[in-house]
Amino acid sequence: MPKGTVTQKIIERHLVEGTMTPGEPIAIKIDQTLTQDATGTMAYLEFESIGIDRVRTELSVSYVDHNLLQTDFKNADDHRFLQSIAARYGIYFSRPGNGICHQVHLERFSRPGRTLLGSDSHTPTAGGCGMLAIGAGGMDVALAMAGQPFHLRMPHVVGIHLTGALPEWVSAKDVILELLRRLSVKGGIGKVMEYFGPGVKTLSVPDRAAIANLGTELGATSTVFPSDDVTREFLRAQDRVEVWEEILPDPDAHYSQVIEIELDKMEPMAACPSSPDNVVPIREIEGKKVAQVIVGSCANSSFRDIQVVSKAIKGKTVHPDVSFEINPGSRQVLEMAAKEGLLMDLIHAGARIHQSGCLGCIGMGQAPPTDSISLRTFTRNFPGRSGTKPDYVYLVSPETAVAAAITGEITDPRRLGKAPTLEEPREYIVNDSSIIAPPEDGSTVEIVRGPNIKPLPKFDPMPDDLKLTVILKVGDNITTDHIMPAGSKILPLRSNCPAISEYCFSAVDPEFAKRAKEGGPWAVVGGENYGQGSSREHAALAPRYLGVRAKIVKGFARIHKANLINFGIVPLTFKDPADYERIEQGACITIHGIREALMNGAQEVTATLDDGTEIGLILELSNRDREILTKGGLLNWVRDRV
Ligand code: MIC
Ligand code: SF4
Repeated sequence: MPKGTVTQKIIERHLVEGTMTPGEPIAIKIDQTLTQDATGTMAYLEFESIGIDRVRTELSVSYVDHNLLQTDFKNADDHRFLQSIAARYGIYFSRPGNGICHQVHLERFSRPGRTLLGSDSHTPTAGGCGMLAIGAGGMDVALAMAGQPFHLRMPHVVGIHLTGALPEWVSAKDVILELLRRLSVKGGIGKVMEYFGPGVKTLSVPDRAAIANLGTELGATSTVFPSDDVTREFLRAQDRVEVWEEILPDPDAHYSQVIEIELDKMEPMAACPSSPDNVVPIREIEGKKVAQVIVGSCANSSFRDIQVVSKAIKGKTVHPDVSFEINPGSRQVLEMAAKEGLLMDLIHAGARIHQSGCLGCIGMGQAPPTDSISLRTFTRNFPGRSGTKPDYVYLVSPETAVAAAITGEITDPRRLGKAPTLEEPREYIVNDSSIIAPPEDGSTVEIVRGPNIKPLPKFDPMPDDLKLTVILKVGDNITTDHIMPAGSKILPLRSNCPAISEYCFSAVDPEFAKRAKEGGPWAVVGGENYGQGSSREHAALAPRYLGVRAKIVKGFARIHKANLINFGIVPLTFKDPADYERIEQGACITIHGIREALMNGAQEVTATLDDGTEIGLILELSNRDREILTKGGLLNWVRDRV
């Protein structure tokens, strides 16, 4: 077994089941968990139904950053629910306005060598600080809070060898965009991307975090950086040097594949509409008129990012045709920007300053105008995610963002002249007053529930046979934004399964929920990388609630596949991908003996079509997955064991 990468060292310390052979099922101990409000309400309802008295992790934190718009009682009620349930069960609570979960976690809680499981797909951001941080569905995080290990497949460790240093006006975002260009949104499936080589020390922890963050868009299980002197300096500046430990790869560490990146050769890049891997150099798209520029999201809203845009625009004004918006990543970033005068220069130039949070990244406001280009430093530009349909969103670095804010068109930032000198703070302002620690004993805390919080539905076990109708057939790279859209109208329904299910697949088929309620049980057929993107388990919960019992696709994204299993939907892949053409929407298929096949460990089942012909389907599942599916989902499985 090859050892000696940082990833393998951390996994080895945490391994509780399985062997470290890439592709094999393993289970690891989880030290820390995080949730955000949009996935957290459901995760805490699930945790509560497990029935233990206090979290069993080293640290669990509940953040409120997604649902900040309060257009009625729903989100405000959820914030109160989250605060009270955190106090009840021993969880730290980061208040609305304190910042994006990944940014705040990096600043205040990240810890080299530890494991973190978060109910948000960008949890790997903390890999910038030498952690193994993984995104998962809310139910998996609930189990981790209950002290259960996390089950995954041992990843292949890909080494990204960095040499040189980044040129002026080029930053971490351009590096990860270049990797997305080379590898695509499915290039990281089943892998951890680990950075090494002499170029690593030229990147600050916030730079590393930006790269680790977007590793999610590669479909990677996680991204890991070593913990070195740069990490120590960052933790010292955060007044947390005591949690530092050095974790470096061994000189003979073995990577399953090595990818070379010469930082000197990097240039400003953009992911064009409407996929994070549709990447080209900025010079190829210069001159396009821009209506909106936003600096923010968990990818690029650190103090470093605000510093570069503020210094670049100082003394200039925002172009009259551009709405230039700043969403600082955290309260700490905002306080630092205020103290250093950076905020003043931004305000003076005409920028619109918002509170710290996800905001437009998840369609909570900031929708761009019709038929216009929006340049964003965000993570995702999936179609319609901005709230405007159709939309033309380009993902760029803060440098490229500010260049367009000044000129009103897509501009290579290297045209702006001398790049500003950036300083990493020797000391960040540390003010944890918006992170509320739980009481020693929370047993008497009353949990406050608003009327929008509905009990979890109960699901029946797997029947002997599945007789299904194909309710929907979709193509490749379907995202969880297609399956269960977000945005200001739908996000407040995350703790209300019947209500949110009405929007299931509404982005591809507005009649889906209506049709689903008229019959069933159903199957959905899809292509490659099905379910990429967000960790939202509602993309499994809602279909299951509407009677979907199987998904048959060419390939699954990791988190979505795990969520399907957790909610009792069988994930099947075509043995021969060409058979995708043989199943049409409306077809009836029968899988005889599915329950038996799950229990016996069968690797393959046969689906019989209406015309009597057969199709071979693969069941790639661990023994635990099979038990969970047989019981009808993870909650049934856990309840039976407790
Ligand atoms: C996202 O960026 O898509 C989200 C919103 O942060 C999701 C989580 C969610 O849907 O609540 C994610 O990335 O997991
Ligand atoms: Fe929030 Fe956007 Fe990051 Fe998701 S990707 S956590 S919505 S900032």
